Amino acid sequence: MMSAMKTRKTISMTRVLPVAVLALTLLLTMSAHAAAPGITGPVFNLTAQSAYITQPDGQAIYSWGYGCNGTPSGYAPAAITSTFCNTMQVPGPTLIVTEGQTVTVNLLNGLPTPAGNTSILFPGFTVTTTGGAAGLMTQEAAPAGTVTYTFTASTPGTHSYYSGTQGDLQVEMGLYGAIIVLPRTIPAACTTGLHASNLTAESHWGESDFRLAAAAYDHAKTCYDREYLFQFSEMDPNIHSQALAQVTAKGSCVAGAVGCSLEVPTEPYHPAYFLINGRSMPDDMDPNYALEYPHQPYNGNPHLHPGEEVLLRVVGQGRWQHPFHEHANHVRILGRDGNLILSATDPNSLAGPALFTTTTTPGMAFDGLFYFTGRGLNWDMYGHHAGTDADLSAVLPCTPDANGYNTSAPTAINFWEWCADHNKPLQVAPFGDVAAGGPATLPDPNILTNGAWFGGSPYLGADATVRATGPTGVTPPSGTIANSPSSEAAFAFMWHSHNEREITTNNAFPGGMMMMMLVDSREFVIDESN
Ligand SMILES: [Cu+2]
Repeated sequence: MMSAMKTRKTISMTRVLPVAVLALTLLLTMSAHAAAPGITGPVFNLTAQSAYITQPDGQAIYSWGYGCNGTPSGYAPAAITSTFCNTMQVPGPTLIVTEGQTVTVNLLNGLPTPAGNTSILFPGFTVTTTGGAAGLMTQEAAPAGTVTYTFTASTPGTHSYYSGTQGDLQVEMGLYGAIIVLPRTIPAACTTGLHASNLTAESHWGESDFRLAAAAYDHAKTCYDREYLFQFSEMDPNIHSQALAQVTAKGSCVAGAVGCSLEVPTEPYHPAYFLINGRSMPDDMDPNYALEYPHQPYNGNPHLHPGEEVLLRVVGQGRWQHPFHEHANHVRILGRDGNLILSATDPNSLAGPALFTTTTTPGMAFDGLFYFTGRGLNWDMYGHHAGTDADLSAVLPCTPDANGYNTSAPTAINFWEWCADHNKPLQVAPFGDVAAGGPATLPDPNILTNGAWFGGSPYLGADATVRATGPTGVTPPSGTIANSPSSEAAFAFMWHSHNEREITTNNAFPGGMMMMMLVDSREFVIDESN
């Protein structure tokens, strides 16, 4: 039943969104890149406050969120320097700590008085509290009051935190965030071998290392080369507007007095906004800490190079599950809520599933590994095939390692090339519908090269469009792309919810839970600081 539904959903998505199942070559002159940015502790002074968050349909949504009460002790990763932590943000500040640390979170309730008490739950940790008032699930901070939570960061991995007070309303309003616990020890495997080679490649092309650590857990199978954090949630704007109306009407009431509380129904539930890190597509593709989103500092714009192990830290916030699909490969689940999933019989082996769709679950976090190598494309995606590009072919050898990849020269443009496809032509005459001559034939670029993004090239790299023209043709027709062919040309894969309504913003397509994952050629510098 489940698989039948999944198949039907995939087919209908293919019909509606042909771009969703294609690798497009994307040309961009300006682009933002993501990371897993946050603040460091181990003491965090937070506040819960109200503010308006913006959506791409022009709406400003009254929301509640956690933010920084004063300047945080630090920001991470260090390679990102243009940072801020406002008094309210959605999601709340990402708390970055190290395994074994004693974490202290001081929470000041800065919500409007009629909103009543608030709190934070840290599921998976043994929390002790100081101060505050007794609530159903934990100690709470009364309006203008404080409460302190203390716990040991006992397990590495990605964890959620969220309000433990009137959760149907407060989580909906935006009171949630993530905790990243870095492992106490980094296995040697993560700083040697191919992971060291990936670092060599990054520095050769002038890239910074934006990782928070080299491993997700204290385990050699959890090494990674790049990382991203994505938090999924949805919002019903009717709930937010009712909360605002009641807060406004009761604004001067006395905390605890009869009637000084909100009666906002949270059912029936009709969310219209579907958010990744508090933003809807295309806003999620704008930079981290973009000044136009003072209360939504985190973006969703993953980039990677072929061969890199990319750690995905994903948290389900809000109330609904979201069937999120990372196109281009499956995601190997490492662990959930800080619990590394290992084989029961072989502690050296991972036992998490490789998932086509990583369905997010409210309150639950997972860590997973994703990579793209181009293996199986059946053409040379570096485009250095003999015949039309003999010069490049001569200077770019592909020497297969034991797994078939070109990994011996980290500074080569085709580091991690799948050598079985090396020099394999796409087609003899790459312009138009050519019936014979190569393993793959692309559609006529005169027809499909529409819009500013699709470069019409099946190749990676700065001159991919030029290389796609072949000896006689001109691809794409001049004037059909906005960007210079010499700028970034990446493979773009849509990462999106497979619930089609969730890739809309207030019922307008495209929007919602959608972002583009870009596979960048080596010489394109991935700068996650923007
Ligand atoms: Cu999909």
